[in-house]
Amino acid sequence: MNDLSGSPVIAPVVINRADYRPPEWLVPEIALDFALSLDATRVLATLKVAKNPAGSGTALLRLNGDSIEAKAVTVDGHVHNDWHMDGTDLVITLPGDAHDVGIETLINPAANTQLSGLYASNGLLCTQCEAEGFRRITFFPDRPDVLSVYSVRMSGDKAQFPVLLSNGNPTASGDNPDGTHWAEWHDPWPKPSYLFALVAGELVANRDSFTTMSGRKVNLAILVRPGDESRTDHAMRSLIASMKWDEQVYGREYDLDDFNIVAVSDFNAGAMENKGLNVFNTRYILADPETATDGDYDAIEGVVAHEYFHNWSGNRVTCRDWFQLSLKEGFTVLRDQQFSADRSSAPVKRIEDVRILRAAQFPEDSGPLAHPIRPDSYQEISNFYTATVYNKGAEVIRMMTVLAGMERFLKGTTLYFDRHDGEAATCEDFVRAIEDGAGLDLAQFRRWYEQAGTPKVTVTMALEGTSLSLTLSQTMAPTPGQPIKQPMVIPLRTALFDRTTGTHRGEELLVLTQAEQTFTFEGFDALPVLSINRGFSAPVEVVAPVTTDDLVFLARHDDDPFARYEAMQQLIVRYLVGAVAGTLENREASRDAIGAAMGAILDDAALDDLMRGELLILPGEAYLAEQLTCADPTRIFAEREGLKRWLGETLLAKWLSLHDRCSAVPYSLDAAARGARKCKTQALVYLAATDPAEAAARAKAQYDAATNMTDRQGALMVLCSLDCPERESALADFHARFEGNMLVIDKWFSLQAGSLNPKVTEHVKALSQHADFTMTNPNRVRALWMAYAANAQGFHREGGEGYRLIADLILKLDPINGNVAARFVPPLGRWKKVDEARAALMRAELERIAAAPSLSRDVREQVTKSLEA
Ligand code: B3K
Ligand code: ZN
Repeated sequence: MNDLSGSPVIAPVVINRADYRPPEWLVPEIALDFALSLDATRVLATLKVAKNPAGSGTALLRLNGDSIEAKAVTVDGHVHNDWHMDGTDLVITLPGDAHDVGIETLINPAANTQLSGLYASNGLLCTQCEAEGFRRITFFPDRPDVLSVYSVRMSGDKAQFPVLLSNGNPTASGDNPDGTHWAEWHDPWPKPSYLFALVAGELVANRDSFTTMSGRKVNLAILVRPGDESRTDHAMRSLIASMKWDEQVYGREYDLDDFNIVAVSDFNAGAMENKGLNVFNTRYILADPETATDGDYDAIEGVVAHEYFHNWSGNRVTCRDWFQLSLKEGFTVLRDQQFSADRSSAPVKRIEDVRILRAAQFPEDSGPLAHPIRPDSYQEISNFYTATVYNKGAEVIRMMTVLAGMERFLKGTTLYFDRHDGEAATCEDFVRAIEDGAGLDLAQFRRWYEQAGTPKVTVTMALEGTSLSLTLSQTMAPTPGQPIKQPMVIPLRTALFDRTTGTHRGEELLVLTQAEQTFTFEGFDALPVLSINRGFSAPVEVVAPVTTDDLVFLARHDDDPFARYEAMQQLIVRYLVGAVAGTLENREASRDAIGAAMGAILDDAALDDLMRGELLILPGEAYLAEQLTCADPTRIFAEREGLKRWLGETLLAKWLSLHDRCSAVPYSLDAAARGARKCKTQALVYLAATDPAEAAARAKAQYDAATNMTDRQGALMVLCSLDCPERESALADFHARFEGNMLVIDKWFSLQAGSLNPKVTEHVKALSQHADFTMTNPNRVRALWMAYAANAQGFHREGGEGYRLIADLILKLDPINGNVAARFVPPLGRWKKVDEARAALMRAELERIAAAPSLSRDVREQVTKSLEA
């Protein structure tokens, strides 16, 4: 097939879930021998292969490869010539049912800018194999349902690679006379290739140990570049806490003698759960009060736990194919959320989780890239590590806990782990185990795995005599490939408040299963105040007959902290959406209601500051845009800023006293001090919107007095948004103070790119030319450009320059790192959500990318789908 210009048009290869077939050959064991070097690592792989009785019996052994060449192939120790390449696959014809296949490859880790497979980072050698990176190291059936026992030998220069690590347990090591040394590792647990890992280089360890519930001692180590070890204590504490928690809550015990974590600075994702050898982005390991914010501390605790929890939900029970990704990711996100909720404030954690879902997942569900948590097809699996698979996946399993109760749910998960230990399982296996173990019928509930989109529940309320009826109806907008939707199972925790007493008679769980359903309640003299979807029991949008007065009432009195937050958010959402859409009937009255509710929150002495800080945050622009059919993003921005300014002014004295009170709280990591820091910066944010001079002075003082990064970053964020002399001097000071600390310099980039400053685009263009900017470090690229793509004032600026800058970035980054480049496509894909002029500009940029002569499969898939819908 050729297009008119004569260049070949290759139809994309689409992988379909329905086409799953068991592997033809199994690989029960593999031995890997690495002769390590930064630019020429030789890999000798010996695969014990055996025909799969469940396969067709073919003599052809098909092994996946990517950007590698087979230097030599042997079968049972003899040179074997009966093989050929089929595209990038190596296909070997084998005479019998079981053989030893040897393959030699030579790879250049230093040239691997994709950071998939074996690559070099800062002089270290490390691997990232999920999803399909192992095939960049050696030829292999690189699919998660081929499980092998790995034995790994590494040899290399002792000075350059003093530490040699792989999965499992170390078995032997030694020195050679020529200055090289070697080490052997053995992992007794069969695993898929995506969980293989190797790390070699100069690393120092923070060591500790953990004794498991059956009394086995596990050696723990967090390994980092020399100089960074003093910033690993929080990660170690988090690891130990998560090991304990998984024993106590899910009954899961660790299963090797060693557990190692290595942190590297060049990493596509956050971290990776390789068996016994987790590899982390330094961002989710390194912390001390001076360089890490409270948010960083939380993120580290969550990600360390998440990767550790994968040892069971992902490793011991793995995925049959990549369509089942949410089996391990959704479940593991839920587990890390539950852990973090237990570690600190459960309501605040729930609010944060919902905020992320609304900001990142709801737009995905309503856009051109919408997919079910268990997708039906993909071109490039890397594009499916999404908020839908992860965060909505977690919400779907959380609903099972709502329906069953935690105790029964845990009976289901225990059954799941027992039943499928050592297997590559499916989402269906998980659902069945929960049904059997928890005694639930999830037949209709399975639609959550099948249908994309966010359900919308509309509620009406009527009182007849003393009989109250609540009628709930559900709809779901079409998504690509799914024009018609079936009703979902939607569990809604609900309370009906008596307006006069401010109390309710106990929470009810309403389970909506039909398109429309009426629930009746007796004994009501008057219409109650409806508090519905408490705790965000279902990941849906609710449109309920709740007046502004009701929302003010709930924001003050609801005994469910999430519902209180939600009432506050809805109060503001209604106002802002109405203001942008031009449908707001009484601007002043609505605004006053918000002012009164927020004033009450500021005055409420019974409220802890951590929760207060949450209640003070205005709904995000992305979530607001979701509520509008087609909007000018700069109007959303302007209305939101306008409200902030008004609240700043109206509640001025309260903001000043909040800032004063919180500034007096000394630094510690306890909840009260963290809450004070959160409120302190919130106060500055409102002050900056109304009295820039006062805010600049206070922010400068906060910056200068800061003993920790939370205060310093908060102050700098506020200064960054203003046009004041303090801005430049604080930015210069920050850069000089933290020069050489890559993670903190990332903050310096992202604060400027995410800033409310009207000159943000000019600043970002200059920053992209800064000596510290580099396209080869994903953290740095994200720090500058993701922050910018999320900044409406920059990205959506009139004339389309923001879109052009992001498209330029994608085109430039794609040959370096297609995986990271593809992450920048979704912001351009949301053209249906904006006004026509902008939509045309966004599409034009997508078309410019699509016309590029060569694109990674990652970017190609995202761009094509974004244009189609
Ligand atoms: N499983 C890894 C994700 C790897 C991303 C590959 N593109 C991290 C995690 O979810 O735990
Ligand atoms: Zn994960």
